[in-house]
Amino acid sequence: MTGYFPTEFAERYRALGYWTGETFAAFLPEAARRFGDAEALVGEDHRGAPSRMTYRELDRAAAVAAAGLRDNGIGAGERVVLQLPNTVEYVTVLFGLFRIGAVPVFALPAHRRSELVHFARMSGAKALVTAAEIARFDHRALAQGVAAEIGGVAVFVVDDEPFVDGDDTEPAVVAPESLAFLQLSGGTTGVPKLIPRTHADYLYSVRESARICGLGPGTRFLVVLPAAHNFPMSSPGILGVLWAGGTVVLGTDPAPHKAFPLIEAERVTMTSLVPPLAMLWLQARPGSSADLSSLALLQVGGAKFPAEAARRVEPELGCRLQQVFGMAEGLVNYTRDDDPEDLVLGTQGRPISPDDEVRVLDDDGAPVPDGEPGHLWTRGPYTIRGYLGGVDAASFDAEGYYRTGDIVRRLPSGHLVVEGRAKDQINRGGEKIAAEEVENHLVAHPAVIDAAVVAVADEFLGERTCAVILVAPGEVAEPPRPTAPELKKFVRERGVAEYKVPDRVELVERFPTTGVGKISRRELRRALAELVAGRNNEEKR
Ligand code: AMP
Ligand code: DBH
Repeated sequence: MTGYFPTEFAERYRALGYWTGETFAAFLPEAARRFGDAEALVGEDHRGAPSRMTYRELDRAAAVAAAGLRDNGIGAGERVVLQLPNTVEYVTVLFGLFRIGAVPVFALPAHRRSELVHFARMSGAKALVTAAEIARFDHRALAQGVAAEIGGVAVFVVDDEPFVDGDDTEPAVVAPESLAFLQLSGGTTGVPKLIPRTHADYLYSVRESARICGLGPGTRFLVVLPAAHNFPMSSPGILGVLWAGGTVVLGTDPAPHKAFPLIEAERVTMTSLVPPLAMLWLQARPGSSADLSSLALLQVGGAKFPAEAARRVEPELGCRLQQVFGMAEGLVNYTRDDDPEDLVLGTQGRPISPDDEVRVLDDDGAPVPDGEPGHLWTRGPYTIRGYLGGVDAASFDAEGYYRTGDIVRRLPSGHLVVEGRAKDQINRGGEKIAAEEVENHLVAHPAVIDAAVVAVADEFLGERTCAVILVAPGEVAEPPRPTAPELKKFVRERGVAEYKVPDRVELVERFPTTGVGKISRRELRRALAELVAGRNNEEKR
């Protein structure tokens, strides 16, 4: 292991032509040479003013951002936490960072103090780039607070326009198999994990995704999911579209009353959504007069899209459906254009690469036959071999396979059906929440003896969170029992993303035990999930 992959695998992926000399530093200059005056990017800037850029203009704007960053002391190899909404600055700053060989760390606009401090610390970030305000939240103050807490971290706010001028910078020369950026994991542990992706591995997945999805200069791709999320970034996403010479249309609001008119006005051909948004679009379609006839393909992924909803996409939205099952750690599966209907509606697709090695194993690690559910493990030319800092090494086996934590069935065609999950994570409509991370925040409350965060089924989001709180028995406990709103406020004030604040809180005076004594966290969460589901049904009756 010399780089991020063992030598023999790196040699193989190179020999097969998967890994090339291409890098993100040269990506946009190269695209500008190839696509010049074609439209690259449409969206709003941080002030809400409309903006349109050709490939040449986008490359120029990125070069200016690069110069600005460089003049402010950011250099090659340095880590920079990027937290921006879906505005054009997201793309110009991203490619500005790439141009100088800096390493972006992809925060989402929803992240707050505790997450940002962790990302910055873990990555050894030199700077944080943000906007003054995102969705009416003061991100300038947030970033400044984070920087003050850590020390030695610069803050750049795009509203202050440090990137309007500056000499041009030549794209940095970076090694293709070196670290390109740090992506975020949905997480299963007490703190979020950072995912190291190299230029070569990620670009392979981007190029192949663009090919599988049939992208070309005519593609007009709408981004309404948070741009930094791995799905709209790379599957094939913003990067795939810019690689293929298409146009990226940035939207700041996925709500149908905003997104539908944008599809009509920009003649959008393709977009990607998480299941709850796809449901919302299906619901809203009959009440909207917007012309969606340009929309040819809707990608749905991030969480399981039920077959009943999948079936409605083509007749009701008038476009083809593609299911996407991916992960920021690597492996991405797509249903294909020429797949029979039952596979498009009833599976989450098959892997990008013939060299994505997939194992479906039982609890004891033995392979299960096709069609039977088991644990999904994978290894391949764009799947990581470890997290940053070597944390959570238990997610990788001795042969380098990554344990996805997903329970899947593999069909003889290679298509995967996601049946469930073995990891301690809640998938809240595509937003992943690590149970342990939220529990750690809850137990910091003086009246909380212990806490378990479990999933409860939800018609709209698929799952929501419920925090089961162990409190002292008796009505006159000291300190007094916390109320649900108090606990939610407590978690929020510890500076975590809003989607991680428990949707529901249940107080209990004892946790289940076995006759022998303590039970594992895993079993505890399972038992409490059942208890909560039971209470839920009682309430409905
Ligand atoms: P992350 O590690 O945050 O990138 O999240 C990846 C995880 O999201 C996968 O391991 C799955 O659990 C889940 N996921 C993504 N796409 C789908 C899908 N189409 N169906 C079911 N689960 C999905
Ligand atoms: O959920 C995900 O993380 C995801 C979904 C679809 C992803 O990372 C991807 C495609 O690349």
